[in-house]
Amino acid sequence: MHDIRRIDVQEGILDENDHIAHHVNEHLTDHGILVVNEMGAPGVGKTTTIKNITRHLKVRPYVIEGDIESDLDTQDLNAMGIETHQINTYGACHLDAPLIQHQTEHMSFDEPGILFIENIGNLVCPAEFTIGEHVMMLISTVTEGSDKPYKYPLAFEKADIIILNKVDLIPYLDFDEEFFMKGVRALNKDVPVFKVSGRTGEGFEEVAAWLEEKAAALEVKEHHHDHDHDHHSHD
Ligand SMILES: Nc1nc2c(ncn2[C@@H]2O[C@H](COP(=O)(O)OP(=O)(O)O)[C@@H](O)[C@H]2O)c(=O)[nH]1
Ligand SMILES: [Mg+2]
Repeated sequence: MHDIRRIDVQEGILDENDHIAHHVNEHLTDHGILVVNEMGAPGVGKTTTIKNITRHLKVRPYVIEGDIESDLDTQDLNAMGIETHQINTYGACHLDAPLIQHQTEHMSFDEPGILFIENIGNLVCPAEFTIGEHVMMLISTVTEGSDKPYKYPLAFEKADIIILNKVDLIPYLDFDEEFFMKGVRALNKDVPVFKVSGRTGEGFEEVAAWLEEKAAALEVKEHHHDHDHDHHSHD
């Protein structure tokens, strides 16, 4: 009895969250904004990754920083000239769609571009809550060990793109890339995996290009809407 009631409540929350996430996604798509939900354990390089990608972006970046407390990353990114907004959850282990809806309603999105949402650092709760993203980006690192796909399957299963960061440290570690990739492929057959280093900057140009392609596809969809008759045959 007790168990059954607990599950019902959880499902109710998820339904409501998904419903709002859908609205957030529509609203931002209308503005030509590609939404990237960035997920990963504390210290894997989520903020470093945003900084490195934006260096190569031709479209405008926007950032929402999710942290339990503090706005250190937000100060840092704003100082670099990137429009960044802070959400503090004061204890909650993930961002949810209502929080993102509230924040994005207060942003003007003057130009199309890419909105990076740095989720709370952990591999469990953020994987369970969609927040209106087009792209779920998982940051993993060689310093975490090669067994993470086996231990946190949901995050790896849901990822649309996986960034394997800190490859500059490979010579000092016993990271087993073959074992890591075997675990990834068992969960997510086609997900692109980019090897990068926030220290040397290598690999991020390719990630930026991948995202820009996704952002351009959004614009095509919008265009589609306006000139439906022109493009029907391409569907
Ligand atoms: N050696 C090395 N250090 C990195 C790399 N990327 C990030 N770091 C460092 O890892 C720490 C955490 O990075 P940060 O971006 O703040 O991680 P976040 O908590 O996921 O946002 C910082 O001290 C970074 O300088 C990398 O590719 N190589
Ligand atoms: Mg950070």
